Amino acid sequence: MKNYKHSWAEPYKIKMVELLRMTTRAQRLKAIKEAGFNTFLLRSEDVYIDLLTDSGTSAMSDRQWAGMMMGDESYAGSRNFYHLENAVQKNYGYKYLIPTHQGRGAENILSKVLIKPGDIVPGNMYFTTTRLHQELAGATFVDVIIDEAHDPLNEHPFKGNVDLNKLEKVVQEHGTGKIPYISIATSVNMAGGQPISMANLRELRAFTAKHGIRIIHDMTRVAENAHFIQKREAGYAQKSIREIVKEICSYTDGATMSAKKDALVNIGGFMATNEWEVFEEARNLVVVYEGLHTYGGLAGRDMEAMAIGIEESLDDNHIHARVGQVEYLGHLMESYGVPIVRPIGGHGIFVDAKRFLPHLSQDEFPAQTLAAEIFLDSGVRTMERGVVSAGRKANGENYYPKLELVRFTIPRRVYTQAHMDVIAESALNVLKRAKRIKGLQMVYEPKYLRFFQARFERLF
Ligand code: P61
Repeated sequence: MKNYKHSWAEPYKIKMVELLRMTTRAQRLKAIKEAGFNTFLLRSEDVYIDLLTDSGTSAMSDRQWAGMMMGDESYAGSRNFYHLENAVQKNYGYKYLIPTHQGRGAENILSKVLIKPGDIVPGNMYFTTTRLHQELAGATFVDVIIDEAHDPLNEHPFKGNVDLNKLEKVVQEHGTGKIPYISIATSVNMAGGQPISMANLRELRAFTAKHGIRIIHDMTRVAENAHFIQKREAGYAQKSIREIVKEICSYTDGATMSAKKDALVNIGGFMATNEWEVFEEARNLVVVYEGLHTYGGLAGRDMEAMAIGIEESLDDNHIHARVGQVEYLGHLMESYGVPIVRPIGGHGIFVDAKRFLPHLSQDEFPAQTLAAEIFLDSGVRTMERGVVSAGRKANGENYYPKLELVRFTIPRRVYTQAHMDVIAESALNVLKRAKRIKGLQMVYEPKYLRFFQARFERLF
């Protein structure tokens, strides 16, 4: 077999370990039944390798832990807030910072500040919490990502790009007065961690400047996006991740961030803006929903860990090893014939459940089924990203997304290459008996973000 190990060995060594519990198939069957065949409802003690998410699951460095000891837990004006503010201004270039407990806290405040009922928010593919906050504030989200993003086999190097013709149409149809901002994610999560190019961002900036529309940047995985720009876009091979990240941010007017991903912390997030009026209103709202504007629902120690994590996340060696590990797993799965989304993205491998279980209709929840089967096989926990995650429209109809995926998300600095081998082998084991796998039916459906708490039963 081809040797996929490139020169990306981890730029750290392991100082402390957390023991894992190994289970039998009988124990896993009991656990997944109790969880209603929903991997979100499993107890983590029943999980062997946890690839549910890369959110809040990173291993912090010794420096971050040392920073935790330097927490200034004053109610107001904590010194850690000023460290964080400095890290955001210096590395991302945004002027004003509002800390929040995590990404969706920032999305809530931003949506409340910028959206009026009846507004339209175009964006490069939806994200669950982002779209929900836009909708709760009265807006309708319109997807303007390029068509290639909806095709798991298309090899476009920047599947996160915006189709400017689609965007132009939205502007023509609704008028700029109804579009408070364009919602642009770097490393588009639901498309498979796919990057947006710098050229596309520049075009977008020119377009929005002409029409007087803001760009709001979901920068949750901006460093991973910068890695792909460095590797794939002409003119960036010699630029550092830090420089590329700063340039990306410079084309946007504000941002929301879940620091639980790229920024290597277990909890935290923020909203940032270059506009004083937006900042003023957000600073006022944050005290209603999160906490005082110098802590936003976080402890001082959390802000310190975030400030240090931001710095570490922009190190070239870190990001190359991080994406290198994801690519290692992806190449291994491909060599086993497991159908995955191409090109391989930044934060995980997205297995195409439609091709893996072609005999199941989308109403039988192929991705939900496959996630349950992977867990049963090996105790590896993954996440559905298909029809269950997409939820329902305001009129109650199901969204039927083209992508029906299972996300094998890789936490940062947590698992080893040997874990990757075991994960790929489990996908292969399940693939071997794919034809015999039956689908699921949903027996409980919560109103909001149903995928978190929905319950299923096996179809026989
Ligand atoms: C994840 F199943 N992501 O990927 P918060 N923007 C982006 C995110 O990826 C993101 C948030 C905003 C998660 C956690 C999660 O449907 C789900 O800090 C691009 O989680 O509030 C979060 O940031 C929100 C998992 C969220 C989900 C929603 O695993």
